Amino acid sequence: MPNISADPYAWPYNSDLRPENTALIIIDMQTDFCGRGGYVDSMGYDLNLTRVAIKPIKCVLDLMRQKGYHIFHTREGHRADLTDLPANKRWRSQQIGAGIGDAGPCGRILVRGEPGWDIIAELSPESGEPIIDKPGKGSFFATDLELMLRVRNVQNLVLTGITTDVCVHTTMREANDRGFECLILEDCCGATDRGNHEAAIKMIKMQGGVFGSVSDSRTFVSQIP
Ligand code: C5J
Repeated sequence: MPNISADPYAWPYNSDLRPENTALIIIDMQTDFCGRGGYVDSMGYDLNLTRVAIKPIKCVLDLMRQKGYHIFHTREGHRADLTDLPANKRWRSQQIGAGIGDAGPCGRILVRGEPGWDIIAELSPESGEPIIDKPGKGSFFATDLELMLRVRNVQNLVLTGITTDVCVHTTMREANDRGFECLILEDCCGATDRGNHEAAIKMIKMQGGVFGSVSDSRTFVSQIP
């Protein structure tokens, strides 16, 4: 039975790993999170820390597409009229100089349809790959992701994207609580702070893999059936 070498346990737990029951989720690989002039850049963080995930994700994406696995993309963003933007989220972003909904070099920050909100060209979704538009950190909150996974009988999720400690972690926690079997690929993620990335990865491994298991793109690509 196939599984992937991972820490703290070989994944998935039941060795039932097939294109039919497994999805790659690519979280928020948008200009706003890893491009010049976007939200993360406007806050003054080092873009290299989030851009580092692009190449490894592309490698995993190409292979999983070729093998016929389910592929899902997510985008964080808000309606143009900001009616789905909680007041405290807007206030917090303004305090750090990157007000969500405000004009920036890549258009209005984290607003749907704006250039900065779009997924970067290197990881563009192909036709037939669902894109989940989410207003929050978690990919399950206020979206139809769970319905779409259940309709496809998906049980296993391979999680990649940015940022490790915020949207990827929130999604992994939401997924684990729903009974999905999660693997995170460490080098396919990035945070705005290296220490936070490392801490987020460490948290997953506690209690025998409290949210799932951890591997990396090289191991995954060499072992995926
Ligand atoms: C954040 C994300 N950090 N995609 N969003 O606000 O992690």
